Amino acid sequence: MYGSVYTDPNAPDVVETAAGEIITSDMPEHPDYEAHLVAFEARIDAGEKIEPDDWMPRRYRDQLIRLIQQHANSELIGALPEGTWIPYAPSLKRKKALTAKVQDEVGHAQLLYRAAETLGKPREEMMAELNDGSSKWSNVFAYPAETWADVAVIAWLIDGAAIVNQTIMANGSYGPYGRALKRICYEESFHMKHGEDMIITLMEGSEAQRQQVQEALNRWYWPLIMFFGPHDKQSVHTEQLKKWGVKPKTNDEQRQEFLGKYMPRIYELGLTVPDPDMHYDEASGEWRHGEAPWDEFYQVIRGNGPMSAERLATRRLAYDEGKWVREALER
Ligand code: FAQ
Repeated sequence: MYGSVYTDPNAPDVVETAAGEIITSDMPEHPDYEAHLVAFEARIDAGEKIEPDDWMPRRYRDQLIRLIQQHANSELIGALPEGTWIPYAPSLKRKKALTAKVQDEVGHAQLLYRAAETLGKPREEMMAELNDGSSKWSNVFAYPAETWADVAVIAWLIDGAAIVNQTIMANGSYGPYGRALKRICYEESFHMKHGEDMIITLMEGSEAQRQQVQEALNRWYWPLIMFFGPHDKQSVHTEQLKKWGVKPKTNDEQRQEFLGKYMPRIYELGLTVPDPDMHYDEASGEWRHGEAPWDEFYQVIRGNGPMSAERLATRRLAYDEGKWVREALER
């Protein structure tokens, strides 16, 4: 049996052994703790899934909460750049598709907050941390969607990048997160197709429309490169997450997979990227990109992106306006 008092950050994980003995994760010298850890890591190495009631090291639990909470926040905030464009969609068909997509993203947030809750952190706490700006969300959503072409690029390439990342993470070791991601990936595939369809329509249109797509891609290219996180050498968590099977591939491996999939398609459509160093390396069979503006990335993820404050303000407004619904449901 597992118990964790998450609301107290200093509370240790508590395990009751079959013999009824209580041990805690802040007693690493305890012989049973070591035995638990060895058995846990052996399960991971054997490809088994860890479920909420299983014993897990405190750091595994904390890492997963951090990662899933950030992911859930990203889906919720990620609905805003496209959501802003719903009233301005160029046709009823596009408006219906965009509304459904935005609704899906909010649904993904629900699934992910639920997965994080299985680890013992209450949703209200996660909402409070999102609203007060103390928990992170993806860098890409801190930029404005300036034109309809930005909406198309987001659905095509940000969803495309999210599919690459989430298909990999879906094979991770924590059962509830992996299962949520499998469901999410089905929907993201529709989103990506809807984005690609919008891009193709615009590229088959007038010169001004093609130019609008190119300008949108220029705006999103570097944020997209940085979407996969810092290079492996700078990544803080990758080593531990990989060891515990949470992150089956590193940030750089995921970024390369994305470039391998999308760079040929970008060029095929007659588009370019604002990166003079981008080239295909015959020897490795990989696309090589230039150095991204990492200083900007760290500014953005600390809450200083061009749209960070506005996104949070919109989020808080929605939260406040939904208060009466939450209260009514609790009665
Ligand atoms: N943005 O040590 P690492 C979507 C932070 S969903 C902001 O490499 P890790 C769907 C990182 O948290 C998009 N912060 O970290 C959609 C850490 O800070 P911390 C979200 C970032 O965890 C589409 C620090 O930098 N997807 O798009 C970012 O090993 C269209 C050091 O980094 C997920 O969350 C970033 N891009 O790897 C919705 C997927 N990258 O926490 C609407 C799950 C890094 O120590 C429209 N998460 N940081 O303060 C992951 O795969 C990983 O957590 C990474 C980061 C790859 C994001």
